[in-house]
Amino acid sequence: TTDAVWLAPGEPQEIQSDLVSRFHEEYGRPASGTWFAPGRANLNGEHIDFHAGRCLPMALAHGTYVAAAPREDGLLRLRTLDASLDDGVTTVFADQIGLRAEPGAEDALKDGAAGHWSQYVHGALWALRELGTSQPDFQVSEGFGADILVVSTLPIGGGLSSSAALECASILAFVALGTPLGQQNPLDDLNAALTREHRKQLAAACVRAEVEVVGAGTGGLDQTAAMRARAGKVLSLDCRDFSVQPLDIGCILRGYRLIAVDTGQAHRLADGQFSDRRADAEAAAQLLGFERLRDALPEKPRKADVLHVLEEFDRLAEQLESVGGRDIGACRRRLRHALTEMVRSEKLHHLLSGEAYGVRHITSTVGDILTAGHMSMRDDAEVSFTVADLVVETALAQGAEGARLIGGGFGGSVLVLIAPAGLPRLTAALERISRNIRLIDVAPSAAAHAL
Ligand code: GAF
Repeated sequence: TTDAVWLAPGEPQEIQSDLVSRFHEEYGRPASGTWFAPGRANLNGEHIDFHAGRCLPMALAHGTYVAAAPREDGLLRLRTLDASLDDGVTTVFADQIGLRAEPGAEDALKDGAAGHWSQYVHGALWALRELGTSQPDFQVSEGFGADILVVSTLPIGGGLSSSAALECASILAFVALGTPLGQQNPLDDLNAALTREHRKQLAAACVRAEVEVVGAGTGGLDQTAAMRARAGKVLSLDCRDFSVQPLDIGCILRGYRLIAVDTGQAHRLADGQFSDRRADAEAAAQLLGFERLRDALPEKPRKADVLHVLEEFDRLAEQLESVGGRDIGACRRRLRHALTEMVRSEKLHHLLSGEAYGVRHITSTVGDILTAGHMSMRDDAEVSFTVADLVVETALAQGAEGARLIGGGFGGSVLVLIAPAGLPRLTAALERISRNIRLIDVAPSAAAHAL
């Protein structure tokens, strides 16, 4: 039946109680608590967080749950209940992050690109410890370690930020169990004790975990969404300074739904393709003389500004075949994606913050922006793939207002804006494309928290 294609977020209390009883079986002692962090969808702003562009993410109701209890011997013991990743308990010396404790097991971690899922967790502890050296609230106690059990309701590698959800849920567990802030605010008191500034610092720490321990060149979009999202809102995230503005999404969703279509084709951020695209765009920025590509455009950028920067690029590139060892044509395409994506983000920001007057059909305007974003991901960023293109085409043919690939690409999910009446036909058509496709209702949800 078509119901089978929907991936439900599950009932948090049920998931928690199952997780804590499995924790007890696994470690022979009770969990001290459970922490949750959501995945995200993004209306616009892909591959521009690391160029200081604007992103418009929402947290999902789907996410990652971490049950944990502290240890005093500096060991981290970790296991996941996700069948595709589970390989039993992994043990790590918390003060030697990056190394596995069992002799002979180092191979599993020796290549950062083929990193084990547990890197996201011990990376988070390493980054928290680093943060704690300058922020007393987050100072991790001497000899701190933990037993940890993880379960997720997100598709792993589905472009919905399963990695950041794991980092963010883990770091909250570590804050709760191993820092002064956690000791002063037991269990869900922590939710109220965490200030906006705390959340900003923790999101930044999770970025460090992913960049410096896992080795994936993430730009902060995912961790910010997981740590700082607001229920019912889209977060307008300005990556120049990581300031956020929660914007109402009711005007788009009145009479419409946002659906994330997980193509069933998984991706890995650390596999080289993602950083390859990023390096092309950075080479373009270097040629133009900008440290951050966002600075190549004015505060309220328009199409004409993009054309102007591209002309300047062409002038500088005239006699060149490559820049910084990278193909000049590819650099120009990445540049065009980044710049047009920035213009789309600013346009959406103004639409959603009610600053754009005279737009009659906001939903179809947003839909057009989504679809234009997909074309740019496909033709300029070149991070799309066959099934994603097919899902977008199919959604549009079935009357969707717009559709686009979200996340890093090379696998993952497509975001579709559609009236509910069109859903039965859409799900039937998607089932004909692939049996691995799953649908996720995007219900803008709250940020990471203790349960
Ligand atoms: C991945 C990265 F982790 C983000 O930082 C962002 O660059 C995204 O791809 C693309 O927008 O999710």
